[in-house]
Amino acid sequence: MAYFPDVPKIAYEGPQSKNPLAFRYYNPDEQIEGRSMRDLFRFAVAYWHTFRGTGSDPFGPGTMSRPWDDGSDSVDNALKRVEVAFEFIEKLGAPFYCFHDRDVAPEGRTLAESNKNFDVIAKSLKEHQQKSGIKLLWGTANLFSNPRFMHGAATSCNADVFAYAAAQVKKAIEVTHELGGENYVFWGGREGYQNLYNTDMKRELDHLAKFMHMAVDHAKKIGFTGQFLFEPKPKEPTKHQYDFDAAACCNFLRGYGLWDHVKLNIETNHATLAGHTMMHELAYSSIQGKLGSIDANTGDLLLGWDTDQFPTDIYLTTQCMLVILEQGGLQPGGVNFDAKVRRESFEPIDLFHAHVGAMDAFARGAKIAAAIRKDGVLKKFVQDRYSSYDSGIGQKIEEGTVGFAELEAYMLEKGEISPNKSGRQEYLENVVNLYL
Ligand code: XUL
Ligand code: CO
Repeated sequence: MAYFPDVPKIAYEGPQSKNPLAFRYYNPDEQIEGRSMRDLFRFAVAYWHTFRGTGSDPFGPGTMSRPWDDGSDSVDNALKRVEVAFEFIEKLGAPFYCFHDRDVAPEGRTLAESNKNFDVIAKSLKEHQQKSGIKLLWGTANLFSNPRFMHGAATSCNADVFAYAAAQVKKAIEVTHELGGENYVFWGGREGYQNLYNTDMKRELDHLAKFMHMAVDHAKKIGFTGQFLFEPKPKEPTKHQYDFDAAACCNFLRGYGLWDHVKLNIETNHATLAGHTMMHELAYSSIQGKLGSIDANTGDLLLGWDTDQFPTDIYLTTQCMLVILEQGGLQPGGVNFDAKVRRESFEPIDLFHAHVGAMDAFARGAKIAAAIRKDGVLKKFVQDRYSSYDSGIGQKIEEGTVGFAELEAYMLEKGEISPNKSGRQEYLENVVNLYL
């Protein structure tokens, strides 16, 4: 049964093509810096937005037309969605997908029933993976939708909720393992607070760390060797999320002994909600050795919430790829489109337009970034800018062989600094434009 009868397998047709259902830049076998685009990006489709998104917002119900979906939360409907998902992902040519436990399988009346539903769907997912060659980039657990998680999950004031969340994550890691998932994501759902008057922040942070250690221990126990990823987001749904930004996450991981076990999954719209650019969050994670994977999307410049739009801005993707290429790719992570079509884009075909455009935007960004890197313009400028640390007193500062006393003696003797040089920001912005 074809759920998208009018859509052929999306092919690469080159930049001259005007076919909206063809790639103009994403050419899976084309090499960029010694790696095929397929292996460089490791594109993933997000099950929750693409196959479960309804288009509802606080002012009205869903708008999406999904002719295959009977609107129920039955296991049969969930099984049908698996077929739809794999037809979509196969036609798109994305090598991976990602899910939360509750996107793929309905929650039952009890935990045992939920686990049983999950097993039924996991069996079908596995069969479809084997048939299509599509793989699981990461799995995760939804610890935020059910009202039981109103105060959070691992950071809930209710110990039973901690236990429930632990049981849910145990199962989600096991299913991720069974499906060959290459990563497992922790995004803090409601792990944060609305008001400090009723919150013991120290206890909540301690509990979150305990929870992540338990996950790491369980992974070891069952032989899951995938990468754990922590996903920063500063706010929404809570007023303050503990996984605020890359720096806060790094501090948390370091302080609680999780440093060697967990990397970061950086999302564009979360970066901007935190008052950072995506490039900042990527660069910061990368210099810490913690850039594991990305959730590719974009916010709206004029809106202050997580709109999760598909990324089409070439500047944005170029900046992402400058950092990703510099660190030699994201594997075993990848580029997951944690993005949803607009409420007004309600037809199934809109899902294709969204993903094709975003994959092309990344491919184009990667080509531009590779060209900039090949010419070495930015790198050379930055090297020159810091060259005073390559020899003389700068070298001694970096080597740690001088202290305040030696530096005072040096400056008393020299009298005044060697002149500063221009930062040339405008020139460099023009240089980047030459490659677009
Ligand atoms: C929420 C978000 C999540 C995580 C996975 O803003 O990004 O979908 O990526 O739980
Ligand atoms: Co995300």
